[in-house]
Amino acid sequence: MRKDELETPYQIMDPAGKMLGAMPEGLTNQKLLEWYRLMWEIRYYSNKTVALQRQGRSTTWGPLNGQEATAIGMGAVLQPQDWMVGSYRDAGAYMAKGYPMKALFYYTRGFSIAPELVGQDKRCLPYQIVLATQTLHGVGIAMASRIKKENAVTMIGVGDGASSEGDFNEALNFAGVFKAPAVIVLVNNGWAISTPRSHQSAAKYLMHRAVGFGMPGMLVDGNDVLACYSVMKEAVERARHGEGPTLIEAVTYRHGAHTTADDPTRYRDPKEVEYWMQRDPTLRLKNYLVEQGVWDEEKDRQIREEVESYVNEQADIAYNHPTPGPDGMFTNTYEKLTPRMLKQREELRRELNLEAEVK
Ligand SMILES: Cc1ncc(C[n+]2csc(CCOP(=O)(O)OP(=O)(O)O)c2C)c(N)n1
Ligand SMILES: [Mg+2]
Repeated sequence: MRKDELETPYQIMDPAGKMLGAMPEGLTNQKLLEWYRLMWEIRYYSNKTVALQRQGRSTTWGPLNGQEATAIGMGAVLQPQDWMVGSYRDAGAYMAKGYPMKALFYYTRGFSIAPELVGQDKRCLPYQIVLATQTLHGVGIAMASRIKKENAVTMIGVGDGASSEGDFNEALNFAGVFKAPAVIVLVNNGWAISTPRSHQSAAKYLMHRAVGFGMPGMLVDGNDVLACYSVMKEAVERARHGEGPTLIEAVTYRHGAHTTADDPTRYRDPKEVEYWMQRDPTLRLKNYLVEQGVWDEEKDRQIREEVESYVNEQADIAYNHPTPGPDGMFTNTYEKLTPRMLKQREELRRELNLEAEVK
C-alpha cells in the first residue's frame, strides 16, 4: 500500500517503542541516540525560553514540547543546500538542520538574526509568526531553485490553523502547478490557540487537501521519529528528482500552552492531554533504546543534566551578545540597501542625533 493511501497515520514504532515495520535505511542506534539527545535539547531550549520570558527577558514564546519527533524528521532529511522555512513552533527543525541554538536564543530576545552567531549560512529563513506567509516564501524559494537548476529542496512547516489561511492555499496551488521542489509539513498539533482541529476543516484529514493541489498527500504519526524521517525523506527525494511537491500531515500534540500568554486549561480536557502525554515522542524513543540494551535510567539522567547545562551556556552566549542600535533594522534584510532605504537610514540617524542634542 502506498503511504498516501493510508487512512491512519503511518507508524514504524508504536507508543511503547515496539517496531511495527522495518528500520528506515541508513539509521543506526548511534543515530537514534543522537536524535534522543536532540529531542531533549529542543525541549530544554523551549523550557529555558519560557523561564527567560517569565524573567522579562524573552519575548512571548510558544513552547515546542511534544513536537520534537516531527521537528527532527523535518530537519534531519535535509542536506546543507536545502532550505528550511518554518513558523515559530518549528525551531526544533532548524536545530535538526544544524542551525545553532545560540542564534535561535538570540532571536527570542526580539532581534532579527545575528549572522555572527549563525556562522556559515544554514539556509534557514527566520521563522515566521504571521501565519502561513512562510508557505509563500518557501514555495517561491523552491521555484527559484528549480529555475536556477540548483539541486535544493525547500522544507516548509505550517500549522493546522495556518492551513486555513488563503496564503497556504495560494502557495500550495503554485507549488503543484509549477512542480516546486518543496515538502510542506502540516504540523497538526490539534489546536490553533483555543480553536480545535475540527473547526479548521470538515475534511477527515488535512492532508486530503493535497488532492486539490495535484500533489501526493501523506499522513504520518508525528510522534514517531522513524515514521517522520521515512515519509519526509521519501518526499524530499521525490522533490529532488523533479517529481514535485508533497503535503505531509504530521499528527502530533503540543503538551503545553499555545504561548506564554495562554492558559490551555480553559479550553482543553485534561484527559486529552493525558492521552498525548503517554504518546510523548521522547518516551517512545527511550523505550526503544532501552529495549535495544543501549540505554538505561542512569544514562538518561546524565544526558539530561548535560543537555541542561549546554542549553544554559547557549542562552548565556545569546543573552550577553551585543544588541543592534536603532538603525539595526536596516541590516540583514537586503544584501544592498535600496536608495530609498539608504535615505531613510540617514534620516533616522539624523533624527536620533537631533534628539540627543535636545536632551
Ligand atoms: C495572519 C495571522 N493571523 C492571526 C495570528 C495570531 N495567531 C498566532 S498563532 C495562532 C494559531 C495558529 O495555530 P496553528 O497554525 O495550528 O499553529 P500552532 O500554534 O498550533 O503551532 C494565531 C491565530 C497570526 N500570528 N497571524
Ligand atoms: Mg496547531
